[in-house]
Amino acid sequence: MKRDEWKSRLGFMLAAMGSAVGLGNIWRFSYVAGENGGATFLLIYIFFILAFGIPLLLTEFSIGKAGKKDAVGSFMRLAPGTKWHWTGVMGVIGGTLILSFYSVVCGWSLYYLFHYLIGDFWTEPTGGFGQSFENWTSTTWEPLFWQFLFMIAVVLVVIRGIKRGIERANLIAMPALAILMVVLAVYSLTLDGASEGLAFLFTPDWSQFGNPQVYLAAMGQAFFSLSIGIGGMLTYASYLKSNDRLPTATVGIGIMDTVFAVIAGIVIFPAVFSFGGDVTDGPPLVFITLPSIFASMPAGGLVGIGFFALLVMAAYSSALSMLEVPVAYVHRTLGLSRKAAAIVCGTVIFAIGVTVSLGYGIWSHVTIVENKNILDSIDYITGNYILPLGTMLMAIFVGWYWTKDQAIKRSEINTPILQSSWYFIIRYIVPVAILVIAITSIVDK
Ligand code: TYR
Repeated sequence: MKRDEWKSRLGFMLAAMGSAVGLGNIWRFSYVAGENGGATFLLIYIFFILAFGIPLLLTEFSIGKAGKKDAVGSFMRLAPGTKWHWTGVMGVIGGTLILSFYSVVCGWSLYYLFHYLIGDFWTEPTGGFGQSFENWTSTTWEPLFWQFLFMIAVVLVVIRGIKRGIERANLIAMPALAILMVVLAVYSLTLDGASEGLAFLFTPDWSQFGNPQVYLAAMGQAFFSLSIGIGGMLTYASYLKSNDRLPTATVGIGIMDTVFAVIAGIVIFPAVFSFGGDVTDGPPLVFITLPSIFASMPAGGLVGIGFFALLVMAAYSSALSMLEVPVAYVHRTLGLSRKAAAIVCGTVIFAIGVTVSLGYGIWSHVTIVENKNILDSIDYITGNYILPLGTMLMAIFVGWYWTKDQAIKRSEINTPILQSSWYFIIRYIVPVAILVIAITSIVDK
């Protein structure tokens, strides 16, 4: 049977942007930036995107486009008889784990959107949003219901495949997302505390530049946000036609993703400063701090609808790409139809997600890494270890396993100076830098 493919390069670009722009840009970016000093973090983050992220995105795309299979199969085809396919296996496991906690947060977002739509959250509930968030997430069944609903929506589109499912969904979601985001940012800029919020986001605290944890956090966030390291982008690129070129698409996707993160910061931080929130609130920032802010601002209910619609849409297009990683693999190897593969993978992910969700309720005493609950532990392990390790292995694969000619040809870069800079970054800088950052941050602990 002929393998599915993107109808157009634009469709691929929008889907890859949809994958990149997600909860990572809004929910994760805002709390990681908030906890790591705002502007200092932003600068280091942008540095990682430009210097490593975009070259690595091209690396991952080129493996997928040359391999023309899922994350594991592409490595098997390109490096038969070696152990390289374990990079893909790690990606399949990483994608499964990330989606298991991602879908929990998606469920929360959907619940919030629903309660904004029916007007429940337009005013602060008794006891405040913090209390109501805690009460609600600690119940057993309701969060699971919303998470389940979300996963069904994701599975249904992935079943339809690339051209008819994922590409179509993104064709609508991405432009809508961009418009909504800009509207909210413009609104946020009119708030009283806008200048304070912007200062937090854009005026760095130089003393923080020596802190290795900020680098680790910024690198993890850059990889997470660009969706690299677990083969999601590899899998998407494997559905490209051979005449669809990579480099400009890659740069476009990297820049759009960063612009979205910065705009999300412009939406969130002015609002937090205007209404006396705390930027170091951590993961609940967008679920507790922002709703309190919306409740105290004029037309805040409508802003809340806009914001949570945005969050759900962004999360949705990313979740599609995460599910595609194991689905493509299982579909090829277990001889299951695409439909069966999507249902099997969706069920496994939901099942792991159940434990994540219960980590806010009856299993809140369970900690895996340090004193982190289940969600924070999986996020920590995948974001700080699996993604950097996955990207590093892909860089080594392209930089050392492939010949220079193969690497450059498959990167499709035409300009000689860009060819050699990209190759140098992938071959030397990335592996060394990732190792140094990982080791320093472990020693620093
Ligand atoms: N980039 C997505 C976000 O920012 C998360 C993601 C990570 C999506 C890896 C897909 C993927 O393969 O939310």
